[in-house]
Amino acid sequence: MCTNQYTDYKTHLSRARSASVQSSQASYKGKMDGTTREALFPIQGIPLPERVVKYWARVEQFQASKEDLLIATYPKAGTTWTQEVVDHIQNEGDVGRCRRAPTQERMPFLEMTSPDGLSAGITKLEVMDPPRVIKTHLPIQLVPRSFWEAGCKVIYMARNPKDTVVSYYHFDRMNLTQPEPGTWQQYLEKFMTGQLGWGSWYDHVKGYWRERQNKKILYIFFEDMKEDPVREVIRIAQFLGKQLSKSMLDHIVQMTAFSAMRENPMANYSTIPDTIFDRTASEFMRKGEVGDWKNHFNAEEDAAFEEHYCRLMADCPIPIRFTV
Ligand code: PPS
Repeated sequence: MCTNQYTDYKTHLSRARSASVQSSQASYKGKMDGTTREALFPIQGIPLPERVVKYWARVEQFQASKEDLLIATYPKAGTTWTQEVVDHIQNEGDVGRCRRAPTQERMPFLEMTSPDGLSAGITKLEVMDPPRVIKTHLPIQLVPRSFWEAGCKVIYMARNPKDTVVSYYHFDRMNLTQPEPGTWQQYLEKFMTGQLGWGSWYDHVKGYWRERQNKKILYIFFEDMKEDPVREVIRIAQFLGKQLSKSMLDHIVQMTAFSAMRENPMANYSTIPDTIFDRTASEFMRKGEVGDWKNHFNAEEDAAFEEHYCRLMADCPIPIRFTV
């Protein structure tokens, strides 16, 4: 962590702690392990969870190897889906091997730590031999430099922002370490103004899009995966230098379909305790659809969102689809 960013963080932290004596009681869920919703703190202007910021120096200094693969996404873009597809391709569809451990152990989340701070993504990565598959939600400018110096391949998955914000809203309702989501209207406003964890969706998708030809970035879309998973799994396999037989391809598509992953305890985050994921609020594997946003946006919100979207994306026309 740069010194001034760390000072930034420490000042924020002490202010937040003293100011939140009363409010902490309100946001504290009263769980036995003391799990509480955390505030966000900026690193280079990007709001990140307190736990991420605490370990930032280690994230920045992380040493990637040439053979490592980075799976980068804005939250709720289909990260887990992409991870599962990659793991199946690399393990030639061997179901036993792909169920060797939960997603977060097989393909650690670079910048994330457990609420007690003991189990950081980087701690897991340090004891894994390359080639490692690494998850990140970091915008491109915060990705540790070693990934680019080593020339690592990156798979970036983007999802249309309306479904992303809906998915993120339900996730923040259930993930008791995330800031309180507030009402849907408040949440949508925070999304549009880049105040949620990992910052602006608009800047995130544009950052990787603009660099995709300068770096080894395969840029894929959630909507394309839904529309034609066979075509997209072939693209991912080719990017990884793997050839799949027709039967292997069909098997991988089947094992990584929403219905299969939802039932797979090694891919559905059911190993995360209820004290962290409050499953009475929502599920991690919630719907897995394109267009669920239509059940959340009213006409007024949709019009305002469209106007804002067109304005912010005018300088970078990424072919994002809101329906398939
Ligand atoms: S996270 O927490 O940011 O890593 O979440 P992420 O994995 O990026 O996104 C979770 C959403 O992806 C959906 N999902 C899938 N959709 C279709 N097919 C498959 N196989 C699949 N796997 C995960 C998951 O249901 C979340 O979306 P919503 O809309 O909330 O259902």
